[in-house]
Amino acid sequence: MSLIKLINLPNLSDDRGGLIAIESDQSIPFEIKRVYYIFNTANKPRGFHAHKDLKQLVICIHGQCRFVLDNGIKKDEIILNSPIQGLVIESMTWREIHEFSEDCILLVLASEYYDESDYIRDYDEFLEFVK
Ligand code: T46
Repeated sequence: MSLIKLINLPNLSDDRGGLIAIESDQSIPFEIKRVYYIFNTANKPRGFHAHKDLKQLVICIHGQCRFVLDNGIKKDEIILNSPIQGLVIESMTWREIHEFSEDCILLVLASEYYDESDYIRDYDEFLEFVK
């Protein structure tokens, strides 16, 4: 089974333009505790870590980038380039983000507050965790 889980977001767009409304625990499978966004990307890869508990929904609201997800057994990847789809990243998933377009804006909805102790930033350590 692919590690790429995409959610079609509630699309309220009309002839005036686009509108997506996301409700905690309703349109996405967790309560939202934190929101952050990544912009002005320098085409330098990001990520290279996993989270022990954190779940996230990532929406590329402008531009595009390539996500690689890895559960220690297999890797899948996807180009994110649509503001009407969200990529669900489950806990214990190694992620890398590559090939940001200059205009890329990534909006991330997170299930937990920021906690550095939730990160696994070493790939070998990650493999030990998922073994
Ligand atoms: C993910 C991708 C898409 C905070 O203080 N608070 C926060 O909420 C975040 C996300 C980061 N930080 C600090 C921690 C680091 O010192 O900002 C610095 C850069 O964060 P990080 O290395 O986590 O950045 P990315 O872009 O490599 O990864 C982040 C998320 O951590 C990650 O879960 O999926 O964005």
